[in-house]
Amino acid sequence: MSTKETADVHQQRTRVAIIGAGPAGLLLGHVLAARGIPFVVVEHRSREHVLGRVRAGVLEQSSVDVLAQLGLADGLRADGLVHGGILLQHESERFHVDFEELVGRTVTVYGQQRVQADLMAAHDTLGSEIVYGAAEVSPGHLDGRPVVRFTLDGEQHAVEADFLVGADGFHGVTKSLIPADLLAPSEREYDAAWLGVLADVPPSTDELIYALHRDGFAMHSMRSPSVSRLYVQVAPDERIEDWSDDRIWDALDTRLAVPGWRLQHGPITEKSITRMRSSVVSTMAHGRVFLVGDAGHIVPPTGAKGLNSAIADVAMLGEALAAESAGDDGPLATYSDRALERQWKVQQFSEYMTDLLHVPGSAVPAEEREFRYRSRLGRLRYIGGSRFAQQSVAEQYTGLAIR
Ligand code: RFL
Ligand code: PHB
Repeated sequence: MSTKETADVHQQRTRVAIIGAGPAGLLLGHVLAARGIPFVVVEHRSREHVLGRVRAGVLEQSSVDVLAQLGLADGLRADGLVHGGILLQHESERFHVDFEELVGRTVTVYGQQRVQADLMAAHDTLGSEIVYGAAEVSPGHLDGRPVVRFTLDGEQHAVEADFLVGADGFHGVTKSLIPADLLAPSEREYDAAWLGVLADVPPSTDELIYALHRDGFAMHSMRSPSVSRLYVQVAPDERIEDWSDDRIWDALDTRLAVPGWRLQHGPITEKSITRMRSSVVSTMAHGRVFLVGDAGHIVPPTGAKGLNSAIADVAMLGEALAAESAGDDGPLATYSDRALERQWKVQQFSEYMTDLLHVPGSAVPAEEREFRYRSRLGRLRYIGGSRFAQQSVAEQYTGLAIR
């Protein structure tokens, strides 16, 4: 509830202010709500915009467990597609990495849009305070405590809090409160991008296919029994206008081809190009300010880790904030180190999968391109023939423990 303490500014106090109502911000709200800890979420986009974003598709088993513990898994239990493995492919040969058999774990294919919708619906039921469409969102400090200022419908607001959590994605504003020499991100830019489409056609595969082809990476994922999600590697400066639907299907047919298998085509309902970058800050905490999810780190999508890392951070920070409220500030003091230790393991896996499955761009000399392509073929053939290598992929793909 807001009170008008000064002439122009609606002021409000809460325990935890959260900037960003993506999956990280809304999930943290649920962790706090479950512990009776008051919070306010401030989001600069509209509710419809946030709901409309098509992004990740795979939930690790540990992410499913986090959602289930909070009673947020009804939708994914009903409509999520449980996958016991993935298919890796090179030069028309496809092999199965059987997660269930190798590590006794599975993943669940359930679109981020559905996760987002489920989190929003559950907040509606709780009556949580989530402000959509806030303008000029500006985090700062007032008398040593965090404050989030914003305008809504032309009126100025200020939310004062004991803790501020930046769940505002890679381009968020919360990071600005951490001095640059402490934030100090490490980064890698990739010489490749993904053109992704949604198509109204039943998936041509029971499990996700990741393929290395001389023309570049291709992938077959899905959203439901009637909707396929497909990707092809393109150059980072490629324009979506230059990719007609026919050109996209041609590229997918070529790169995913194996004898005796056919890719079903259907109407493309959405297409976009996403550049690939890795970035990790050096600290996820500064005083009473904490970062979760993409605000602290991003990965290329090849390992399906972006959303899952956000969920892991939130599980760790939520527990730590709850412990602090109960008088134990130990877990909060170690949150950044624990989150970053896990995140660097995730980073190297995402980089490994990306390097494994993509071909170098045209700036690389022809002999080196050929070397790198053949070396990746060698790596894929090694994985195909080694239980040890497959076990490692399975362990990492299905998700590391959250501690
Ligand atoms: P999000 O989802 O970016 O949410 C951040 C929220 O903060 C809001 N925000 C602000 N609000 C107030 N004031 C400001 N100044 C604000 N600045 C930003 C934003 O509007 C947004 O609502 O981060 P979060 O919650 O940490 O969740 C992370 C995941 O969304 C992300 O890791 C994945 O979606 C990454 N990702 C993918 N991951 C995969 O595993 N597989 C994929 O196929 C995949 N595709 C993608 C992706 C990320 C993309 N982005 C961010 C460009 C495709 C795209 C296009
Ligand atoms: C997706 O379904 O969008 C998806 C799945 C696996 C990935 C990346 C994206 O590695």
